[in-house]
Amino acid sequence: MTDLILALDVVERQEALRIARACAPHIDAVKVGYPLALAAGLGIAVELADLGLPLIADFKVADIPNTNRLICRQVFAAGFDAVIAHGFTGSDAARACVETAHDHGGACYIVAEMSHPGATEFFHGGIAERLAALAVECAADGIIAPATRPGRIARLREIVGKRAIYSPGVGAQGGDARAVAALVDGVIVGRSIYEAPDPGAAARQLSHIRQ
Ligand code: OMP
Repeated sequence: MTDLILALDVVERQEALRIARACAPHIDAVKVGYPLALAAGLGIAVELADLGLPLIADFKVADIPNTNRLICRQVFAAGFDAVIAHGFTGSDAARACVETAHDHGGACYIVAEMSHPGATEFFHGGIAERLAALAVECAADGIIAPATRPGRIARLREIVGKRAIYSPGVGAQGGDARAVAALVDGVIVGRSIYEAPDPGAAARQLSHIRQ
């Protein structure tokens, strides 16, 4: 079973709540990133909590260990269930995120390779593999890997084993949900759902990946 994770990257609070409610029966988690958190505040987590779905804070945390710890404490105090962090800051910094998440009963996912075209400039050449290994070493709950490059997901799976792989890049970025779903634990979808005329129907159409 593959999760369908809604990337709720809209910047108007009421619109975000309306879309999330419409999609809720067809999705497994909601991911909130900087666009919505900066527009609506971290309190959006409390408002989304009614949906009864896990809430992932996509802040791609990337600072020194102490600052990472302070950021992650705020994330979990606000009511989020998981956080996404970068690993290129090193194992001490990534571990600070993982440990803070686990202290709060939450989860932490480390970005191994990003989905956009420019990601190949730095993540290829062995870096993504090292980041995936770092995620395992730091006891992270999983990694983020690109739906735009299914071959790379397969390679990173060899490194992370049964740890979760959540994969963005389907639809608007060109990735094919069906091709990727079999390789990952969760597919992250934003614009294909929230920009659709009927976001609930768009989420329902994609929910075939959950079977
Ligand atoms: P759409 O391209 O609109 O489907 O949105 C994809 C979502 O996944 C956005 O919230 C991105 O910030 C996020 N994302 C990527 O697109 N690529 C990555 O490599 C990593 C992420 C992420 O960490 O979620």
